[in-house]
Amino acid sequence: DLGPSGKPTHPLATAPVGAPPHSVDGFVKEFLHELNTNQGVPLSLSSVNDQYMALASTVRNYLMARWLETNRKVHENKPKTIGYLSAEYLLGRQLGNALLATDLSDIAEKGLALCGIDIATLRAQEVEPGLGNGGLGRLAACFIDSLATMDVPCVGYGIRYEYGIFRQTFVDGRQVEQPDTWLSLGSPWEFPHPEASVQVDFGGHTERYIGEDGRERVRWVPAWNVLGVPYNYMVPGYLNGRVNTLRLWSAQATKAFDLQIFNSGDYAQAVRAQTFAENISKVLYPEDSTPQGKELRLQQQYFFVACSLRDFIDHSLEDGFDLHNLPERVTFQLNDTHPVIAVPELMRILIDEYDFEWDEAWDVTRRCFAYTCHTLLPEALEVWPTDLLGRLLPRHLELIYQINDHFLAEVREAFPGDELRAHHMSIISHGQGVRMAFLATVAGTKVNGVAELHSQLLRDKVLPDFSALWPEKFTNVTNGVTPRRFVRLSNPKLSELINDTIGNGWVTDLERLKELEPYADDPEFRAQFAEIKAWNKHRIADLLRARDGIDLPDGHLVDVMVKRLHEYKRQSLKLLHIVSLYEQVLSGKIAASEVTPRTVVFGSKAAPGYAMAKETIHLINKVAATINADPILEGRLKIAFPANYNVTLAEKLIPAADLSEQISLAGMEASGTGNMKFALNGALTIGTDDGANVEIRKLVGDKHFFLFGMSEPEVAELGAQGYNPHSYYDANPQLKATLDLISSGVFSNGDRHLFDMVVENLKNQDRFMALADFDSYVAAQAKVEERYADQDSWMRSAILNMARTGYFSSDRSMRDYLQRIWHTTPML
Ligand code: NBX
Repeated sequence: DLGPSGKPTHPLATAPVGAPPHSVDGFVKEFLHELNTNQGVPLSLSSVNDQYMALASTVRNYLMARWLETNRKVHENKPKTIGYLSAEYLLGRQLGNALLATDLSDIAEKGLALCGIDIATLRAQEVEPGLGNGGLGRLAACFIDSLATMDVPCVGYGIRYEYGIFRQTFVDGRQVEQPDTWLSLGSPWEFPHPEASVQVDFGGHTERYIGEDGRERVRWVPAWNVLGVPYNYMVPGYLNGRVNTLRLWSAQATKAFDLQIFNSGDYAQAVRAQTFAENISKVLYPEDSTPQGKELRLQQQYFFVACSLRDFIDHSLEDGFDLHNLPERVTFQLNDTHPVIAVPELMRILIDEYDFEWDEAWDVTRRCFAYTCHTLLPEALEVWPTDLLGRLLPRHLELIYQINDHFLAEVREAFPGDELRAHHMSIISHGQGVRMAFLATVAGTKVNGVAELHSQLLRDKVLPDFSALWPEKFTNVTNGVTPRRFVRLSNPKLSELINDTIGNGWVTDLERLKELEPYADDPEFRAQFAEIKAWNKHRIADLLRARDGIDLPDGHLVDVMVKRLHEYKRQSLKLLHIVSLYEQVLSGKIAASEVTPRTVVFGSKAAPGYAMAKETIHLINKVAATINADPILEGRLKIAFPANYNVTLAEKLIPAADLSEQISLAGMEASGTGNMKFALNGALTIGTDDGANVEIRKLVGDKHFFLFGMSEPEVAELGAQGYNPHSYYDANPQLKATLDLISSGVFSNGDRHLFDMVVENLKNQDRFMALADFDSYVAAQAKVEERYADQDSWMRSAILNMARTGYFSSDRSMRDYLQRIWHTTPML
């Protein structure tokens, strides 16, 4: 039996696959079946990993019917699809989310208990896929969760790194990186499809020739190629029957490639070639802000983008789509500049492979892409040297030059005689290379920043000439986080309280948390809320004791700063506050009994090549060791720095926080998303007027937010005047005493110079003006202590933070993208 597409079919083949029954007995049967047939062991001989794998595939089977059904409907209705292109997806563990999406948590727990298994042990067995650095990668994971939950067709495209973000360990307080071997026990969540592999070409040269129609054409003659093998992952919507796909590409050597060398008899060289190809998806680059301009990184970028476009276009053609209408079929959302090489790639495909004229191809390409920028730091903007690009992708470099010529003609037409402007706007900067953010801006239908302030600064400071030329191109979509993972799963007790109070609609309609506002004044509700906070603190205390041997004291204010280590985020400012408290007790300015009992928790990885960030980690650990051991503080100040902060730890840590540290220099943090997770879990924020903090403060109200520091315009003005950190050191005795204490050797066994790099930098450079904001920060911390002393008032504020931040659901972000950028509505 052959169907319309010439593929085999059968009446039963399109009937919906029945999901297994939702009952404890049914579940146990399925689980034991998976254990026996997949793992090949009986229950009595099974290891924890066997049991975890069997549980995962049992749950997976419940999702499978929905996945097939989603794909069938997409195939039938051919809806517009979002192709999310991202080099990173920081997914976190999958099991809990799959159990939630299938509503199987209780059944699984009970069923496993009948088998004598504690589900918590199996959950703990899962190694999270850490295929991202930080905020940008986690945002991609939240977005695909929301799209699935909102029933929007989306394929997430990315790279299946064999090694994700490194595992951080501390040796004598210094960060040491270990490879992240997340695949070593196998992943039950991935579905490899080697039969659907795609070939990706690299290198070589281009040739001009005359086509059959008499037109001059270009042929790319590549020098080598690799295979992209797709691995599919389920992206389940929350209780809505939809399962979208995340397709991650893994690099493999092509047969033709090594056969040639095998035939030449050089076996060792052939195996080396294999390794060379497979290197492309071997490891995630751990730099989150300063691109290294490494050839392998460009290979990664082109590799996954070429695979993804080929994949999408082939499927569209199979569905009978005319490529002239591609923009009606798809928007490719560019998650920062990492996938921007997709722009010349689509031009190449349309022109060289499908005979499009330039203007036709450019019209289609322009309408297919939109670009999200995630930074303001100039050094974070990717620029690829033209010689490197030309060597690896000669045809693409030609096309970029051509795009630039057409674009500069447009600029000259809009601003006649303004050569300087054309020079400033050129995609190719002479001496530097190809400015990928400019290419993305020229090609994108829309360009967006990730919070209101960021989008404004993007228009006014990073891309002012572009916003003058195309004001309508620029828009904002404020980031959001998924309430499924970051409230419902991570904070089960709070979720239960919310459910009992306003029902469970909030999980997919987070603004409904507003209905909790009146309960902030209800002493009974406040007491329950406080009890849950205390329970969450015990939960993280238990985890950190087992995981790191860290003891968290009872009854402390839990003050948390978790995020990548970067000077602009100013972990050093947090540290100065801690050392300042210590210094005041040491010098007798205050009594230990006056210090609010507080535990400061840090969680942070430094890019391995970022010396200042690594030294800051070293310093934090040394300060922690000294302060934690000094009886003078009577145990009232503790510093906990668990190694290897990741999504799994975040899920336990964030619900336990009282105070959220969001203290970047104003104008530097594009948005932040941790800030949203903390507020939603009832922490109060101490923060600058930066990124999404601005919007959080507006929504929760000034009384429930500890604002400090210079505003962005004040920062700009101080910078223009010439900032001199030493003048703050000289003028502020407490600041001086604090920095001097670090240089005194008390944290470094008497070594007065161990931390010179950090201290001297603060005193003499301090690019991110920590010293200028020190006073204001310390004053805000004093207000924190004052407020915390009144627990009733604090809990009231905490509840209002939760009730008023429903806006920061990634579901709302996705609605904004749909309206402002993708111009499509949820449909199947
Ligand atoms: O993206 C982050 C921003 O710093 C946050 O303010 C923002 O909330 C978040 C989501 O929009 N950027 C980020 O995480 N960047 C990276 O991880 C990154 C990774 C690789 C790279 C450059 C940046 N080459």
